[in-house]
Amino acid sequence: MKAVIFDLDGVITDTAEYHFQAWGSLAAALSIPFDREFNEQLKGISRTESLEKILVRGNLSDTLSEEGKQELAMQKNTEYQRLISALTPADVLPGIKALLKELREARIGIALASASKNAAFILDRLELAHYFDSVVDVTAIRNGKPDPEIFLAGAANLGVQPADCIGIEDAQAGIQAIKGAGMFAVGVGTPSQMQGADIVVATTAELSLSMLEEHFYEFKK
Ligand code: B16
Ligand code: MG
Repeated sequence: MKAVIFDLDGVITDTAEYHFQAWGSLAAALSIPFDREFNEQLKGISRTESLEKILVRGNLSDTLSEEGKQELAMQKNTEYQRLISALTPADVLPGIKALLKELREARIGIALASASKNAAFILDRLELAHYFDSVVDVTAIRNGKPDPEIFLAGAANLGVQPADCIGIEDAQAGIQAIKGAGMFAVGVGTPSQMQGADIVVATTAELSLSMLEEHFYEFKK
């Protein structure tokens, strides 16, 4: 186990909730039904793909121009950025800072594989940026999750083989991306939301270096 590659939203901090709220406001303004179950499909996928899914649900996709869609995506992001501007180090999810410290002390590589263009801002707000050896530049990624590209880029940036990496995700699309990359997949959530994960934890508080190593080496036997 040479590196751990983290998702951001829903793993390091609960910005997944802010995405939910910001998309919920937009959907309400467009009179499109929106709930937590539907929101699961949006986790881990890009802003434009998320908007498209919402518009398809409201039968509005074909009636809007590209410019109109861009405007809506911008509205959502403005609301999302308003919500995340209040983030502080207290918003780091339980167990994450301790895990990052343990990984650094053990000289295990740490990368971020987030689909979010707001990722660097969020890491700064949480005062965690210095723990990361690499933050994958999502603007250089051609295929979003569930494609493995972003996790493979994380491993390449760290100079390690995918088979020596653990990926941690809270989204079904992310688990698929990790497994597609040939890595050990840790899901945060319920087993039904994390199909294909090698292990599933209910909350990040369960994560530690020793538990990750134990499951990783058990899997490799
Ligand atoms: P932004 P992750 C993803 O982040 C979110 O899960 C997803 O809901 C969001 O649409 C995507 O980032 C893009 O975010 O609008 O900030 O660029 O889970 O991959 O860290
Ligand atoms: Mg996520």
